[in-house]
Amino acid sequence: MDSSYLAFHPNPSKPTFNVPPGSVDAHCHVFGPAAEFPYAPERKYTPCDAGKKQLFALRDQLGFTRNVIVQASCHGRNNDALVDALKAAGSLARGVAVVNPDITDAELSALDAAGVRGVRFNFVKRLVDSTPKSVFQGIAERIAALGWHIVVYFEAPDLKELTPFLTSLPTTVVVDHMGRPDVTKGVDHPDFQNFIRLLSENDNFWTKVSCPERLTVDGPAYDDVVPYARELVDRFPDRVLWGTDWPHPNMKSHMPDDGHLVDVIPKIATTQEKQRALLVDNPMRLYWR
Ligand code: 0GY
Repeated sequence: MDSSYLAFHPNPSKPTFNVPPGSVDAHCHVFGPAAEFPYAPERKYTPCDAGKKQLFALRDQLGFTRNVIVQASCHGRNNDALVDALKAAGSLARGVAVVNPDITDAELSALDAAGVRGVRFNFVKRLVDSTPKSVFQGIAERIAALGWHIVVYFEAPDLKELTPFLTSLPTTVVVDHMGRPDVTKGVDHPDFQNFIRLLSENDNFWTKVSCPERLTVDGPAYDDVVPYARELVDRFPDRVLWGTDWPHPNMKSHMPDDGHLVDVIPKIATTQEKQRALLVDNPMRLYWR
């Protein structure tokens, strides 16, 4: 792994918040192990191996039932580690892949059979080289025919430029990590209000109220991130997902205790009804229908 890379928490605490039965961790990754599933030559970082067995142990430790495993940029467009984890999990995991525009119908069908239900379009410049929008458009049309959806990852300053493209997509669109707001600006700032407008005006848009550890400037209590997530859960209770983001690639400030991340959930989803929608009903509708 890179010399500055932080490994995931070795011993996460048992959360004090009991998640509802059947809860889904809807954003997590598997990395390697590199000896079996080498990292992509074009990757921008080399992580610490974090394989399926460790992911499933974390799932059980946190009281979750299911995972949605998202292909990360360090594996490029080779989804072998993802597919291996999906097959090992049986019906308890679904996947989001990253694919080439020239992927064949047979390859798409094989991914679907393994449990893939979406593709990820990554616009974060430190993670990937840029892909022409026409390429993404072509992929979108192919996967729409399968009933899949699109997960998009971008940084808040890029939202304005991306909006016409994103709103042209023909499927459900899930925005990673609340569009990565700058949490020093406030929920009422035009930047976050523009993100809210995107969801208000486009009912095919969902978002993951995840990653307080990436967004915080105050540190591991994550109180500065909570109002953003709570606002989205309150406004769009049936279009929000939650995930750990384990194994937390490229964290610099600290490595979160995943048990503490789970304990943030009741602050952002403040009733049992909202918790059940966030952790069970919404991900089940999108991934296990
Ligand atoms: C995340 C985080 C990151 C990395 C990736 O595809 C990736 O490599 O997603 C990140 O560094 O922000 O949210 O999964």
